[in-house]
Amino acid sequence: MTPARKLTVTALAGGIGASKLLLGLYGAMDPHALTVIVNTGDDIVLHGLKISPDLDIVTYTLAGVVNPATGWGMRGETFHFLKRLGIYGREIWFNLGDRDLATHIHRTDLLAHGKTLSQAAESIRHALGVKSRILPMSDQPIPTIMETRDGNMHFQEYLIKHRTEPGIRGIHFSGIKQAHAAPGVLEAICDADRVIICPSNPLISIGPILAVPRVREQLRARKESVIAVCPIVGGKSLKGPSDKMLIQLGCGSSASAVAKLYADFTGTFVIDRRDSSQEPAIRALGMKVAILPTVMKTYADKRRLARALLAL
Ligand code: FO1
Repeated sequence: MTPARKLTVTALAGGIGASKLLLGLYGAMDPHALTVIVNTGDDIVLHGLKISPDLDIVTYTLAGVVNPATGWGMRGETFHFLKRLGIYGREIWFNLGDRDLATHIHRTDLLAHGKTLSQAAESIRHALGVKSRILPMSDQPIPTIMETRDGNMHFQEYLIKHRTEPGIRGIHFSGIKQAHAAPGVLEAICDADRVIICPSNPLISIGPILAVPRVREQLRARKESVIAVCPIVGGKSLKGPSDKMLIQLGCGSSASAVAKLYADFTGTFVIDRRDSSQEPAIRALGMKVAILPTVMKTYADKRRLARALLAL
């Protein structure tokens, strides 16, 4: 057994970008010692179904059933159900697959019978054979609302229905002040040997988790053990619209711009070799800097980065 196998790790995660690193961690350490705290700001109710995209992306990825072409939904998916819904004149911009549908029905039914989102997530990950704990950031709905020049809209409408076209002026997390961290979230941050912030969108994936009452405070208390992997490489997002959103909100799209957002609670900030010129600026923010290959194309890349993080 390598020293890395004895470590307990808590990871904060969004969806597709995070899942690459999570898969690497899952293979590089004892998966039972990994806890993932997942963004639920993307959650939405459509056609009466409670959909939790990031929880499902993480669970499907670790279970080995995710669609490898999209990074969301299930491998070998079909869309007969969605086509039938379209016949009734319903909006079908959100692509719910036939296999994926079973997850949404199961979760919606559990919630309707008084179970929590945490209990639903636990039921789904157990059924799919995932060994790591997967915790929603909160059991209360905290939808991410994009404030755009075309008005306020749910994040999924902005991302999928409007293809991130409306310019954004702000973002808020509806109901965040009244929300609580889900059971186990604060403890997982407090107790882990390492806390890893996955390379997810800092504004709409990690941002909602940080906004849950007491989460940021708990991370600050563990600052020396917090490692954040930058999702921006060479000024561009590794995945999704992070770069465009950071620019529109006046943060700038660079590794050091993300570092500024994380400086109060991060001990070590991980950047790619391409951004090594930004090391002094990031160090000046009071963080250590690790320069590692952060672009993960293959499974070997994912494991290599995971091992390097565990060895820091
Ligand atoms: N992303 C898309 O770009 N288009 C879709 O139609 C879509 C459907 C979808 C269905 C279930 C699911 O769990 C995720 C889905 N996603 C889709 C991904 C998701 O909207 C986002 O990537 C995440 O919310 C951001 O992490």
